[in-house]
Amino acid sequence: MGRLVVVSNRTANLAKKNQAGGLTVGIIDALRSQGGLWMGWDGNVQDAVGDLRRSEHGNISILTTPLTNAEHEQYYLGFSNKVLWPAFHNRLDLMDYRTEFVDRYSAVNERFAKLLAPQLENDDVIWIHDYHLMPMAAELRKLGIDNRIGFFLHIPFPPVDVFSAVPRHPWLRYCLLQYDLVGFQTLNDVHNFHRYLEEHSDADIISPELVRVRERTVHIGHYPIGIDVKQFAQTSSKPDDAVELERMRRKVLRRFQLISADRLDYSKGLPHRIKAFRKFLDLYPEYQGHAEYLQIASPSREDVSAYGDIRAELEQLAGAVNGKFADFNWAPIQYINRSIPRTKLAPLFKSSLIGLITPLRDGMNLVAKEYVAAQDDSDPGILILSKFAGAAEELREAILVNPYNIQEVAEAIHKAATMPLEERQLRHRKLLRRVTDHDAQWWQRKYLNALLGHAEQQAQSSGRLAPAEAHPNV
Ligand code: ADQ
Repeated sequence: MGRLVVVSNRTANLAKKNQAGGLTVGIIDALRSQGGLWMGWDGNVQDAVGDLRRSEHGNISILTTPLTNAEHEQYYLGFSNKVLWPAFHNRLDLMDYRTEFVDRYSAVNERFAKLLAPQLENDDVIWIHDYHLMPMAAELRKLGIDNRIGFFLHIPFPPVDVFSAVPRHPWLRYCLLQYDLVGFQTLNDVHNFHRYLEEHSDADIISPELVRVRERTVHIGHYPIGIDVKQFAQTSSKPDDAVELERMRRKVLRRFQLISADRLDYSKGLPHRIKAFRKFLDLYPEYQGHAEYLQIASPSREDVSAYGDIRAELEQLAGAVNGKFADFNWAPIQYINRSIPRTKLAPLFKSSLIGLITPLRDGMNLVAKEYVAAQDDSDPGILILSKFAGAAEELREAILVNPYNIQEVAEAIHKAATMPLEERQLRHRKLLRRVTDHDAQWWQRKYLNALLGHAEQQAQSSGRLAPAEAHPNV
């Protein structure tokens, strides 16, 4: 295999040691093992179109470019985060579509492709990430790039009715079918994509993993993203004085902690979760004074109005629960509205009896896997996980809940709080095995092996440049 070329909305800061997130860990690992490029937006916004900047880190080159104000407004906040993000998380009610958004989305992908093309070598393998960049392969193909190109979607692929409500969905389908491999997080996403192709295209669905459109063969698969288990477990075992003091205080007072950490996003189900905790205190009053819920929610996409709304709702709900139940020496909810370092997050997960991870919809949810990795084998905590998180396909020994059903989540909290040690240990052993087997390195290897293998077949069986289907003029 030649070099690996990765394109994602943002790149990582390679100077930083303790890298967060499965995407970063998996990609850095893959890039280090075979060398290559990583291209993305540098996070800056300016008036004029910026150049491509290059920095070298051993055998990895990082290529970045700023966005213009209009690109940030219409491509990033607009089509990516006011159309695709809500729609793919089943929130068509929050979708705010404007033609200038999709036009700019297309233009930015074209600009990125034009910046990338001169950097490419013939045997480079190109891996494009996530919903911001779905048209990249189509744009690269237009420039005559014949390399293997794979796409991985980090967020869910929605049910057919929902995807077909996204304006310009035939064009998005055309874009996806220009890849050699389209990878999803879960089997459910693969099924949704299939059903969509069956109903809305003349693609020949040869098998669940193989679609033929005209002369092109497109492979489809699910590759659940993982975490760096070893690193997270090690971080959770490093003593943190403040966390340890709190743990001892709770022990003396016969209290336990529930924890959640999320980006403050409407897809994460934070208001439902607070309502469920309130219900738990109502249904099981013996836990008043004993259960403490720590919600860490880092600010996210604050320029999009739906995110301001969720923040206000959350503050109001948390305030109301504390107002109703708090005593002079106990507050049921502690709400932290910022990002906290992993060196703190990991020991906090370890010292919490319950990980309450209940998104309404989530591609995977790495926090669930991090919570499992952080636990002490001899006295592990218990994970309560939404059945609508991608992680639920793998983490079946968690207590799986419907996050919309407040009563069910409240009862799950009670079940977790009263679960015998042996059952916690048994569930944890099975969960840890799966999280360890499917870690970040496994994820990138499995994906890249599939991309390489399938691309060979494609090259042998057809002309690589054959368009997957006619460009829909819609
Ligand atoms: P995200 O929606 O960002 O990612 P997630 O998978 O939960 O969600 O990853 C978030 C990362 O940020 C985790 O490593 C977590 O520890 C960290 N984090 C979250 N809140 C934090 C806080 N308050 N302070 C510090 N760190 C915090 C998208 C998709 C997911 C998919 C990932 C990876 O939406 O479904 O799992 O990509 O594919």
